[in-house]
Amino acid sequence: MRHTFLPLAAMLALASCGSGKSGSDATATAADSITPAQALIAQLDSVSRSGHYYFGHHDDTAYGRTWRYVDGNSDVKGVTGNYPGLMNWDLGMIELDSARNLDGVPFDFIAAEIAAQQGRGGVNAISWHPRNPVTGGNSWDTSASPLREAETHAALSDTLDSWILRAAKFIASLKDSEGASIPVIFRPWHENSGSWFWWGAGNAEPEQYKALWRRTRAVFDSIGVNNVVWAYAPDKDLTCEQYFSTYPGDEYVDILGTDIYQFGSDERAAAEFTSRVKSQLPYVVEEAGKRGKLAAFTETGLEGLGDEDWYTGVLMPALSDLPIAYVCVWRNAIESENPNHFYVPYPGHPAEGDFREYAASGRPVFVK
Ligand code: BMA
Repeated sequence: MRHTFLPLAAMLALASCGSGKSGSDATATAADSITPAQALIAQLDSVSRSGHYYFGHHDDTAYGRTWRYVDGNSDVKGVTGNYPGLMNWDLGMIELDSARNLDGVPFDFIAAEIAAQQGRGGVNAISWHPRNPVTGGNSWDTSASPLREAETHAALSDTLDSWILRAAKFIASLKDSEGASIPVIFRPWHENSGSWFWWGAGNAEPEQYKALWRRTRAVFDSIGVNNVVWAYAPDKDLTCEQYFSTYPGDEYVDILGTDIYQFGSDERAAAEFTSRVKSQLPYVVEEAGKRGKLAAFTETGLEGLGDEDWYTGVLMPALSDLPIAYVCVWRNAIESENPNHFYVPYPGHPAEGDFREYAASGRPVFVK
């Protein structure tokens, strides 16, 4: 499928957080020389402008509640008949040159599934939970603050660059069956407003975090990667000013996103979630529009789906008609390994009917 590139913005003197500050310096690009990334931006923009958004699911075809690596399987497809319009994949452990990611999914499997999803006319997104380069612990190991130390330790700085280079090379290697480069959304250093990751609040000053983005981009640019659509995704409960306090800048970001989960299945939890989404997503969408960027609900979900009507009863109304490119929910872990860790219903789950109704509601895009 070919996509027509629509220049996203040539807007001048744009306001920021309603403050009247100047904003985007985005410029139009000639339609006859678009990069894979620009083609994906146009595809996402067109879906968002038409009132739709891609529905996304992490690790969708790798495993589900009762299966792992079964060709063609997907819990989303098992319930709705179609694959999610967007699939998310994680690069955690690629930094150590591992053959499998942090959840055991082989990187060559991920590359093949990315090509399959692209072939369906769907979209792929990539997150990254890298190890802590100081301690060797995982992303959630905040016992050392690499970004504070990198400023003065050249060796640590080199390690970070070499890890980012491995991620860049993997993304640059993504090709379809005809050898054409596949564009992907890349959402590194996510949820940084929270304090649970080593790159997050409490472990880095805003300037150190922004420098991490500049470093990341410099490494990708050094090998000429042109198939990345960059997504910035802080977590919940932020004012617009707080959201932008760690923003690397319009020249580094294509998608303004946010990650907001619901914690608990009762009415109080649903009301809290709704209020969180409604106080944050509208300004993310508005700022994206002003800056010539796309907006997305980059991670969300209700773990365990204790509310059987969550998709039509909570998620849909929380989104109202905000123009977003996608909504992505997290993974359906194998039941025996992680009993309550799933975000879409699987065949036989009581929320099946509600999810089918959601899928047929008109806005979310799934693929055949
Ligand atoms: C978390 C959980 C973990 C997983 C990690 C990276 O939210 O799903 O079990 O290892 O994401 O995928």
